[in-house]
Order: sequence, then C-alpha cells, then structure tokens
Amino acid sequence: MSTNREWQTIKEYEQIKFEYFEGIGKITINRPRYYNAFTPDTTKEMCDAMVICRENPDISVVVLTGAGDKAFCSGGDQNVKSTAGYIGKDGVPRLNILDMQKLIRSIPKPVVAMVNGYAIGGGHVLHVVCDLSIASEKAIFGQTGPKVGSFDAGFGSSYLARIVGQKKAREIWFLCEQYSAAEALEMGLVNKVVPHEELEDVTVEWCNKMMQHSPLALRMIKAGLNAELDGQAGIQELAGNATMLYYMTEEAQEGKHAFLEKRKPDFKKYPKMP
Ligand code: S0N
Repeated sequence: MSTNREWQTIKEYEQIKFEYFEGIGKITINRPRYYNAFTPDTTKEMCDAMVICRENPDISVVVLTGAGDKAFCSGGDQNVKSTAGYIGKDGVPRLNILDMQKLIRSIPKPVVAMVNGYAIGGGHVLHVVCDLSIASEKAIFGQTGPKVGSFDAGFGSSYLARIVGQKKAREIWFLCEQYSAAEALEMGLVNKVVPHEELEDVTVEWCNKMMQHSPLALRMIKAGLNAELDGQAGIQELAGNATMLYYMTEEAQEGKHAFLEKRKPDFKKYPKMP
C-alpha cells in the first residue's frame, strides 16, 4: 500500500490512529496483532474520532481502514466477548460498535472504507455501512456470526441485502464463507478493486474527486439514500438538512427578524416556486 504522503496526527489514541491529509480524516484501527478486531475501547475511540470528523470543517471526507497488510477489521475481539457484549477497560459489557455504525451513516460527509485485508464479521459490517468501499486485491470478505455465536440483524443484514440482494445476503450469513475481492466486486459489495500497493493512492484520488464537488449536494444525496432505508431516523436526517438549507434563506431570516423586531413578518415578497 503506497503511502508517501505525510499524514498528520489529529489526536493520539491507544487503539486507533487518527490522521489528516489535505481534507481527508483517516481513522485506522490499530490492533494488527488481533487482525484489527475491536474492543469496546477501540470502538469508543473510533466514535470519538468520527465526532471530530463531523465537527471539523477542514475534514471533507473520512477514510476508515486497518493497520498492517493482513486485515481491515476482523470484528469483535473474541478474547473480551462476554455474556452481554464485549468487555472493555471499565468491565462493562457493551455492543457499542452499533454506535459507530450509526455515526458512519449520519455524518454528512462521505465515508470511504479502504479495505486492506480481511473484512470479517463485525469488520465486514463496518465496510458495508461505509458510503464507498475500495478494496485491495488481497482483501477477503465474509460474515462469521452463526459460526462463532453472534449476528448483526441490523444494518449488517438489511443494508447488506439492499446492496447484494436478498438471496446473496442470506448465503453470506447462512454459509459463513469467505469471498475474494473479485467476487465482492462482482456482487456489488465493493466499488473498486485495486492492486494492494495502489490502495491508498486510489482512495485518496477518489476522495479528491469528491472534494471537488459540492459538499451540500453530497450531503443531501447521502441523506436521501439513507432515508430510503432508515425509516423515521432517515427522514429526520433528511428533514434536518432541509431545515438547515431553509435557515440559509432570506425567507427564514424574515421570520426571525420580524419576531425580534416585534413586527408582523412579510412573507409575501418571497417566491412560490412552481
Ligand atoms: C480473520 C480470519 C479469517 C483470519 O484467519 P487467519 O489468516 O487464519 O489468521 P488467524 O490465525 O485466525 O488470526 C491471526 C491472529 O489474530 C487473532 N484474531 C483474528 N480475529 C480475531 C478476533 N475477532 N478476535 C480476537 N482475535 C482475533 C487470532 O486469534 C490470531 O491470533 P493468534 O496468533 O494468537 O492465534 C480469522 O482470524 C477469523 O475468522 N477471525 C475471527 C473473525 C470473527 O469471528 N469475528 C467476530 C465476529 N463477530 C463479530 O464481529 C461480532 C459482531 C458485533 O460486533 C456486533 C454485531 C451486531 C450487534 C452488536 C455487535 C457487537 O458485538 O458489538
């Protein structure tokens, strides 16, 4: 994976790297010893970084990847799995990877999975919920839940089925087999497969292309695509964006000004578009 660009650390964490390069925020799960399996603490750090990505106006696109050349992410760390979730430093069982999934979907910026190796179990779901997936030709994909005693019946199933179709999603979950990058491309599970050493270059190239486009347009498209699947939560997100745009109009300003100036608002002068 060629990487001669100088990524700058945004914030230091224990289990992830969080870096910046020319408009891109890169979150790297940094547990290569465990094939980048996540614990609740890893997930907590990822969520923290995602919130920073949302708030920081210098970050236009987010890239999610794994450290080393073996794995993107191998899901929940089986060493810390307990009866009610995964146990972190505080000893409390959690399933907080779901929080990260929601943040990936709701951040109004594109999130790209840079899949550098195994994307398995909860790690597979992570790339599924990202807006785009660019895979190394060495990447391997699959769900293991029914084999190892877990499942993701949320985005990990329903959104997967939207992507690859119901039959294929059932095959992926029921058989727990592994799929090559070429097979993943064939079933529409990833957007592009590239030679391993070109993975970061191509990912940055795609990010740069998106950054040349209107951020508001990308934001609205993402919200619209999400709304189709996310029910009330998706509509809330889309509607929130519409409200934000409305606040930017003179018409909305007139309402506020009239209230503050203790006069009747004059909305007559604003166009009623056909
Ligand atoms: C990735 C696999 C296929 C790689 O196989 P390979 O190449 O043979 O390497 P290994 O020797 O198996 O692995 C190398 C070392 O890495 C350790 N390791 C790998 N994966 C994990 C892991 N997930 N947890 C802990 N350690 C891991 C290996 O143990 C090995 O270490 P050493 O050298 O000491 O032996 C293969 O490794 C594999 O199949 N891994 C397990 C994949 C898996 O089953 N993941 C868990 C699936 N379940 C989830 O992700 C839970 C989903 C979830 O999180 C969730 C979903 C919905 C709602 C809530 C939740 C939630 O729990 O939060």
